[in-house]
Amino acid sequence: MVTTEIRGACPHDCPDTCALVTTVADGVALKVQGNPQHKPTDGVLCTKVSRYVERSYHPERLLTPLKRSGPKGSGRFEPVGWDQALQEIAARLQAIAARDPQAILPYSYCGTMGLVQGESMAMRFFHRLGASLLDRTICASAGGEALTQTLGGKVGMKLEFFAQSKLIIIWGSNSIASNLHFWRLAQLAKRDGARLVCIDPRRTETADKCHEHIQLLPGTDAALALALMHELILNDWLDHDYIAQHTLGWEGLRERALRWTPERAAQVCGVPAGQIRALARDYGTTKPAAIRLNYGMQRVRGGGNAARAIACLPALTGAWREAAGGLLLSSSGMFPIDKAALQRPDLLAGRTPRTINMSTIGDDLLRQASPAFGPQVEAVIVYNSNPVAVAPESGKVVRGFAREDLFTVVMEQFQTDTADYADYILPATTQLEHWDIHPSYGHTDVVLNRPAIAPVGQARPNTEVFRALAQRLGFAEDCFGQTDESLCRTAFGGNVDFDELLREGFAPLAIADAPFAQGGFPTASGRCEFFSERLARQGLDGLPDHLPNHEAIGSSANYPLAMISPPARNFLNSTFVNVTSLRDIEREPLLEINAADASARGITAGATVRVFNDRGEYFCKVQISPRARPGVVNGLGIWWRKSGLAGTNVNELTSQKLTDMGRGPVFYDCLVEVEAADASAGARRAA
Ligand SMILES: Nc1nc2c(c(=O)[nH]1)N[C@H]1C(S)=C(S)[C@@H](COP(=O)(O)OP(=O)(O)OC[C@H]3O[C@@H](n4cnc5c(=O)[nH]c(N)nc54)[C@H](O)[C@@H]3O)O[C@H]1N2
Ligand SMILES: Nc1nc2c(c(=O)[nH]1)N[C@H]1C(S)=C(S)[C@@H](COP(=O)(O)OP(=O)(O)OC[C@H]3O[C@@H](n4cnc5c(=O)[nH]c(N)nc54)[C@H](O)[C@@H]3O)O[C@H]1N2
Ligand code: SF4
Ligand SMILES: [Mo]
Repeated sequence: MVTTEIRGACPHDCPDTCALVTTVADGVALKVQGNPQHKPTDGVLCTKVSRYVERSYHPERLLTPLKRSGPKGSGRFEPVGWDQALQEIAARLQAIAARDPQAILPYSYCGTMGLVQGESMAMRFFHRLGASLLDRTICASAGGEALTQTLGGKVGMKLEFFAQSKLIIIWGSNSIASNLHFWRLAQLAKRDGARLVCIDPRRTETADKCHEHIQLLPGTDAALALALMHELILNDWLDHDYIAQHTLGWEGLRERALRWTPERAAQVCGVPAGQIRALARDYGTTKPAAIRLNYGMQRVRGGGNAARAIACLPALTGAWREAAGGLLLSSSGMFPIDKAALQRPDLLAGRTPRTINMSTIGDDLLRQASPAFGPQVEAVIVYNSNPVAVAPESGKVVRGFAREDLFTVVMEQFQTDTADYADYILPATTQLEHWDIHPSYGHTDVVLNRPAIAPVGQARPNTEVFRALAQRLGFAEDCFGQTDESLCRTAFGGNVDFDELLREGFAPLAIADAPFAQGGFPTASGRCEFFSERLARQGLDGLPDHLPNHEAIGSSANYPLAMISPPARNFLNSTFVNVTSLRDIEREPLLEINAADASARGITAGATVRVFNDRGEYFCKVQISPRARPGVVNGLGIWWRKSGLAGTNVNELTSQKLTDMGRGPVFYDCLVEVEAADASAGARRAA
């Protein structure tokens, strides 16, 4: 058998952006492996993506366009040809656009992180149409905005140097599950004597393997960071020269931090003051010290402030001076992407459509026309996302998508919860079947994806669908004829050597080992901005502070428990929930609860429970586990609603409130109560 190996990129929303090698024989993909030549990947993939072949040839892959044949949400469809589907969709969009194109809303996120199958042809199409713009806030906007206001952008340490750190603080991240290739470097550092500290309300598998676990209450990270500063100041573990030359607003921050004794923070965080003092000593006296901040800690009301407070720490101690010191939240801002060439905002031709926040899609689909809101949303085009499962307060999201008068097109690989509500489902190719090009938010290499096999069934790349719709709507601009391979070249223009990408499959960016050793932050002042003039001008606090959760523990008599809902290890958001071998590992939707909280409620191991608040109720199995601290329950996500008991998932309980910065969602700022339920209760409700 003759086999070929095709180089590609993992498309998933994961900081690791692995380089892939797909083995193909007779046009059939046999296996997907990590590219051993690509340093961050090092030849290793996570369990999920090593099953990518199983996912791509899954018997439930959508193979033809489908048109709704039952009531909205029934999930009943009949196959139609591409021509008919595109013709009918184009006609409907044209009719709506003739009244007001802003009544059409694109809804997309990171089903693929690729720049081409993401927002290239799609944005060209929606810009030309004049559709509503989408504020893509659902994951990272609070932390991203915080980093931008403090360091000047999504910039930080280079991944490889974590292996040489002597102290690594893993802050708000379950690295083993969600950032495996960073974890491998942390292990190397550990073997070399580094101390690992994990800061997380959940005792994760990562926390198990660190030397120290600070199991704070959700949404209290800023208080912890300020108390660390307090100790750095009192013990003079500061780099005065670095502070003087490369920071802004030190006097104000100093004054603020001096109000946060470890005792005060201990009260707020629910951890011993001694543990905070010990961490401050470690951080103040160990060099090089690195922080791997991740997005888990910014999904609460004060998430932006917390990320800002943490991002100040390495400038206080001068940790940035060494390559193995500093902080990494996201490296995505280091990629010189030519967004304007890809997305062509010039096609708006002076129009300024309204912007809709994807995190409040539940409310916005249910809103009537008004002068403040603009026209009612009449059509939604969903691609690369599964909002019915992943967006907060899904009771409302479902009611919105269930509107009989809403026209919904879902471009998908599988019949997800969202696809069930479509008028038309259009079958999408997977990463094995299309071209793409990828930046990363965890390393600093561009990775190219070549198609390894022909599209399965009649599946088409997202770009192809938008090209076809553009043609049917009479959009004559040349940019709608550009091929996917050519779009890959456009993405980075002359900033990346495309021949190197074609040859190797990846191309590292040229970035200094210790990018901020001599300051030079990409802020307006060129300094690390403890005080942000820009935030102050928006009427916000210019200095970072602790903001209690919208739903802080103790603020509700009815709902005493805080619920966080981090991802299950073998799913990626709601992707892979339908891959049998992975679902078999996760088994069923679970709520982890501490033994004390369980016994106070008469809940026994393995029981079915009802988790509820004023927004909704969710039935699942309970696991009595030290992974949950007292007062906090962990509802592991993100299951498809239809594979859970009673057809709901954790987002039935989460709220559409927003973060302090970046207009982000607050998935981990959510009070609930839990009670034992009759084992058949969930099933009965579903029936
Ligand atoms: N296996 C797997 N990998 C993934 C994903 C997945 O779904 N599955 N999702 C991908 C995506 S979309 C993203 S954005 C990244 C996210 O990557 P990370 O930000 O690393 O996210 P998680 O691994 O979800 O870790 C979040 C952790 O934050 C903790 N946490 C919750 N609330 C708080 C808090 O208030 N303070 C602190 N300190 N910690 C808190 C949770 O318990 C959880 O362990 O991971 C990506 N990788
Ligand atoms: N409760 C709770 N909710 C959360 C989170 C949480 O931690 N807790 N995490 C949040 C976070 S961090 C994120 S990023 C969001 C994620 O939200 P989404 O970005 O919506 O992620 P997925 O659920 O993985 O859905 C992506 C979908 O895109 C499809 N897809 C993949 N590739 C392609 C393609 O090339 N073309 C097309 N047309 N479709 C494709 C996949 O089949 C999949 O169904 O969820 C958020 N929701
Ligand atoms: S999901 Fe992350 S770890 Fe897994 S293969 Fe993709 S990039 Fe690598
Ligand atoms: Mo995310």
